[in-house]
Amino acid sequence: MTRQNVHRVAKFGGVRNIGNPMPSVLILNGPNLNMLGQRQPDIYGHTTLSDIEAACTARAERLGLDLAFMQSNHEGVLIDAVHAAKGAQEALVINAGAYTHTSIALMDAVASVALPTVEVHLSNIHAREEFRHTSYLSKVALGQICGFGAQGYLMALDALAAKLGKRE
Ligand code: CA2
Repeated sequence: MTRQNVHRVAKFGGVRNIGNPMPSVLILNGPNLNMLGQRQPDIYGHTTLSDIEAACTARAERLGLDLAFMQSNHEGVLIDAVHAAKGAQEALVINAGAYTHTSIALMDAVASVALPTVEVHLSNIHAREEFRHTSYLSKVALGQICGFGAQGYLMALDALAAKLGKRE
């Protein structure tokens, strides 16, 4: 066992993780999030999605998590990614963009894989237009983090690392 593995086994609870020492988390980003930092900085700030990916990669490494990060503007692609996470990932972080408020299909996909899921939004969706107050994903997520900008993604990784570390 390498030094690194010893560290991770200690963190994630013993023999179970020896073969697969790094729990893997998929961060999924929905429509228009590829535009971050390029338009509407008054609402979404100047941080780009690449900046967020870099920050998440660094945090995941510190937490001993393996990270996959993706963005799509297409509902079906996001649903396929959720399905593919079953067996490949232990947890999900999802900023579904506007699909948060509309997509029963994405909610059903998340429910079907039964992976611990944290919903993230850069903005405080509850302080914005009424149509953003509804989240289908919240019905199947462990919880929602919104209003903290890019920091919310890091908070989600912290929460999942704690959750995965406590699993039987
Ligand atoms: O606050 C969030 O993270 C949102 O998920 C962002 C979505 C919005 O539809 C949700 O209600 C809340 C929008 C995605 C980003 O949209 C941009 C559009 C133009 C420029 C930059 C970002």
